[in-house]
Amino acid sequence: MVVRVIPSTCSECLVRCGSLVHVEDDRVVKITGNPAHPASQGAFCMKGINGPISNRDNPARITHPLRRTGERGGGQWERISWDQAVGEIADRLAAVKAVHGGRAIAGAVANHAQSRGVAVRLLLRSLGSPNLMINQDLCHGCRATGSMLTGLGGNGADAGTELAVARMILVVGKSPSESQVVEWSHLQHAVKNGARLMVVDPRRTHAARLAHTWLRVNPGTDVALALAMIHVIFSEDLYDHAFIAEFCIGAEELRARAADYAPQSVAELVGIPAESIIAAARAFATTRPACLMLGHGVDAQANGVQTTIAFQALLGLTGNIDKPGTNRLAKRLPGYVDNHSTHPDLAIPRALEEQTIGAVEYPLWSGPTSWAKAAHNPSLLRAVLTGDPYPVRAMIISGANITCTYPDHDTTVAALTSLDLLVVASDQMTPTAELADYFLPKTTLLEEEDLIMDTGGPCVSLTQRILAPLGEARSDIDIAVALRAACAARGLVEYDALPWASHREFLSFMLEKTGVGLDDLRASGFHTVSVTRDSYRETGFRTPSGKFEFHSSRLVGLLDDVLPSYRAPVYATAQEGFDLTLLTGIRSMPYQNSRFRDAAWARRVQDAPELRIHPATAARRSIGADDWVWVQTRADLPRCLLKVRITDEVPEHIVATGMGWWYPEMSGPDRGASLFNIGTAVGYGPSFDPISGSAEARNTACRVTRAETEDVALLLREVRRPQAAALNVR
Ligand SMILES: Nc1nc2c(c(=O)[nH]1)N[C@H]1C(S)=C(S)[C@@H](COP(=O)(O)OP(=O)(O)OC[C@H]3O[C@@H](n4cnc5c(=O)[nH]c(N)nc54)[C@H](O)[C@@H]3O)O[C@H]1N2
Ligand SMILES: Nc1nc2c(c(=O)[nH]1)N[C@H]1C(S)=C(S)[C@@H](COP(=O)(O)OP(=O)(O)OC[C@H]3O[C@@H](n4cnc5c(=O)[nH]c(N)nc54)[C@H](O)[C@@H]3O)O[C@H]1N2
Ligand code: SF4
Ligand SMILES: [Mo]
Repeated sequence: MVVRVIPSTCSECLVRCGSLVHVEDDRVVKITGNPAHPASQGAFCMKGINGPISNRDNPARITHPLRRTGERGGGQWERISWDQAVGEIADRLAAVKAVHGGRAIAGAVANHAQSRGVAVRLLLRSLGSPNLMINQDLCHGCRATGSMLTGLGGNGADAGTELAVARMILVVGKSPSESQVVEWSHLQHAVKNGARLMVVDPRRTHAARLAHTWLRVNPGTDVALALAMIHVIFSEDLYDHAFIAEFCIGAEELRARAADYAPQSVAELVGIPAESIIAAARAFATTRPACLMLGHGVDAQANGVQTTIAFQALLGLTGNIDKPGTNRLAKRLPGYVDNHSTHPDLAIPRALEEQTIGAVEYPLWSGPTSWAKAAHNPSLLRAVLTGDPYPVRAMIISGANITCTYPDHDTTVAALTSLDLLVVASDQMTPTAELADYFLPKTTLLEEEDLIMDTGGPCVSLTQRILAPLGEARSDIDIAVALRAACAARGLVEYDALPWASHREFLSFMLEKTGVGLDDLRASGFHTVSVTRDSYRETGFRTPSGKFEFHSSRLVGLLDDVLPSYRAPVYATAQEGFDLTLLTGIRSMPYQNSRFRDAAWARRVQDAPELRIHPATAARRSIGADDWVWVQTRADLPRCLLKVRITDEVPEHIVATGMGWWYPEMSGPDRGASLFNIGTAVGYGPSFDPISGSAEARNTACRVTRAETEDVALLLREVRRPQAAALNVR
């Protein structure tokens, strides 16, 4: 028995903890956290322990290419070879391109900056299409766009290991005990070491319980809270005059705007007494160093970008930027390629980028001047269905399960069903893959080699390939390379945006100019990047003015009102019969979005999609614990079924649920998603953030009614607890 411990990086979620993979002979026997990893420092979770093993060994895993034989969604497939699959796909892409042009081929991915997402983006570019749907409009998009506008940069929301030495930590719309084990571990240590913690959340999260101050904000009103805190900081002269004079622009405009947001005047709107707002502002401005953790709670909101700008303004006003214990500017390994979408060698002409669906309406999200360079998802899905602004007829989806994770399930299904060609790459048959013409089998984590720039450490972190892929599974880059070759043979390749012959070459390209090689990373699993302080003194902020911008110069000319202000979300307008506010997307430890729904270890922890509801609200509707309820958010959208969990962590007027539910063991192409997934009941706009185009999909008005037990039993008749997979992976 030969025992080896291989340092790697878990990538089952975006936290990306350093891991230690324990291998006996050729079997993985356990996976643990790596205490030496500079960002995660040993933090780890049940997904990292179990997920890679159960994914690799999943009895439902598909490891060969498949071609649909019957009706779309009819579940009839035949096995074909890779050569057949890529050849036929290329033929059908050629047919679409000949009639409608390259831009009629679209893609959808999740981790757009990771190799899984990059692969599809660069394949599309090669074929002459700028139309990639990414998740970030629902995920990190408002925060990232806001950070780009202030100058804090793509990771401005993150404090990384600085949390350990912060004295004041402001957490807004983030529940790290459920979503981010590394930050949760740093946060607990910081508080133990005397840091003050302030949490802004409508829900009493674990972080709120740990906090010295919990501000129970009304959903969607955060920007008014931030502006009221700014008001106090200006009126009590608590700001950092020297930092603002030298490194910021727009302070006077912000002061004038905040004058309209006196704590007394917003208290009722935000649901927090004026004295508490004043005390919070004073505490934040006078306790140093301070940092901000801005979470997904402010994303997919009608005003998410301005909310980000307003909270980040608190950092600018107090000079809490890029010093120990504050939010730092992203530190990178010089020469490292971590954003292929802006790499000059992999670009497409500006005129083509300008045709991205959404570029006219949301130029800071789509098109040449955006950071995301992504299509506006709801507009793209509409284009599939209507041909407006132009036809989109083929789609390649990888690493995303969009019928389960995009809002408005029925529209997504209708759009995918109407395509001339749908190719889905996945490790198992998801409800999205069920609608495909071709299923391409993907590698799982233990079979993949990958690189990640972890700004939390900061470090470059390596995921090692521990096992040979099962069957004929391939990595995303290898799949894209094969498709590109087949397309090139048919004269479809217009741009040289995917210039590698293999996954390994792709990784070497990322490191090529760093002086660090893949072999150097293997021994420890990471390469630490040095932290320079106050780097804006040398480099300026990455804004047009080179300063931290309270008043964004990039918004001038795009919006009539550039400064943050409160815009009422749609759900704040009373709609008859919809008397509660629903928070969606509450994370659940064993799941990653729609993943692991058939893993025995995960289903043991949570076996049904939940609705968290206050005891008094439940009692008024004669709803008991473990009852099932119908949840509806709009008269024109279907209802969905959720299982009640009674808890006073939510106030009486708010209910909260997760996202991404499906039952893999159920029959039918949607595998229960059209009944049990909240995306069925929530719309994908209209009402979009005017800057990022993010749909107001996160929080909504709703009504909740008890479902008949017999009806639910019938609907659940196929549900059963999955069998545990064997522990050892070969
Ligand atoms: N276990 C697990 N971890 C995950 C994931 C997972 O699926 N499972 N998913 C990963 C992904 S993709 C993401 S994006 C992150 C998200 O993780 P987080 O950034 O932590 O975000 P959420 O958990 O979605 O929501 C955080 C909090 O926002 C609050 N909230 C809702 N509306 C508002 C509001 O209007 N204002 C304020 N201030 N708060 C509000 C909610 O009550 C919730 O407590 O988690 C990642 N980590
Ligand atoms: N209403 C509402 N909707 C939401 C949210 C919300 O809060 N509320 N949250 C949004 C957020 S933050 C996000 S990020 C999106 C998530 O949306 P998605 O990215 O679509 O969700 P996932 O379930 O993480 O990814 C799904 C698929 O990716 C593939 N995949 C992912 N990782 C791996 C891997 O390691 N190996 C292999 N082989 N395949 C992999 C698998 O096919 C898997 O089924 O959903 C969003 N949707
Ligand atoms: S939090 Fe869990 S799933 Fe995410 S990277 Fe860390 S160990 Fe993996
Ligand atoms: Mo996300």
